[in-house]
Amino acid sequence: MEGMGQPESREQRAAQESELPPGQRIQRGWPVTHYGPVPRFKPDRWEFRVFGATADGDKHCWNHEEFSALPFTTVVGDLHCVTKFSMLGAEWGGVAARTVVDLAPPAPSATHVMVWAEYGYSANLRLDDFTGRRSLLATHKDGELLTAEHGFPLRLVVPQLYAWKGPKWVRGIEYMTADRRGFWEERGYHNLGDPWREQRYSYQEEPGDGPEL
Ligand SMILES: Nc1nc2c(c(=O)[nH]1)N[C@H]1C(S)=C(S)[C@@H](COP(=O)(O)O)O[C@H]1N2
Ligand SMILES: [Mo]
Repeated sequence: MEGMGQPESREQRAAQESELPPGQRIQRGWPVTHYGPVPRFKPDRWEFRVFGATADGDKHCWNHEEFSALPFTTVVGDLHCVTKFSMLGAEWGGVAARTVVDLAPPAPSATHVMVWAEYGYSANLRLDDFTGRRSLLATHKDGELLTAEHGFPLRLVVPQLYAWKGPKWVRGIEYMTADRRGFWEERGYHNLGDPWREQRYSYQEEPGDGPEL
């Protein structure tokens, strides 16, 4: 509309509309943060596996072509890094985690998932967090294919948790009948990782928040 002053950037709008979790600050642009090297995508070797405590006891696999044919959806969600920067208001595109869970369901006894990525990176999530409305196995951000350093061909986005709970280069999920710690959860980060409760480090855990260290 005319006469409304300067248009605002997406970051400015997002900063006004959503609240920042405690201790976070807004990051302009999109930094790259991860441990280890960026894996090279090999389309004919790539598969997405669902295993562990599945309902039928079998493994389920999709190759890249099959996975790319799953229903595409978008979710607007923030990314909160535990090192205190947040990127607000990104539009992620990809396959709802719920879709994969519906196609390859867990056994009734499953309570958690381990999300596995290239080079053995992993993150544990409660099944409810993984199947939540905003959990996305993302291929795109703001309409563009992810770049290699941001997780191409597939990364998990779970906006309600700290971003280490969203592996880049994700290759599968393991259904678990008891909680187990993932890569950072074993190395000093909080087992649950709720940014709104500032659950950053494992020393903040209360009884019941996670398995023994
Ligand atoms: N495979 C893998 N995924 C990962 C990480 C990692 O080290 N390895 N780091 C996590 C952390 S701590 C953050 S903050 C985000 C950063 O995503 P970005 O580099 O796209 O900003 O990726 C998450 N996913
Ligand atoms: Mo992070």
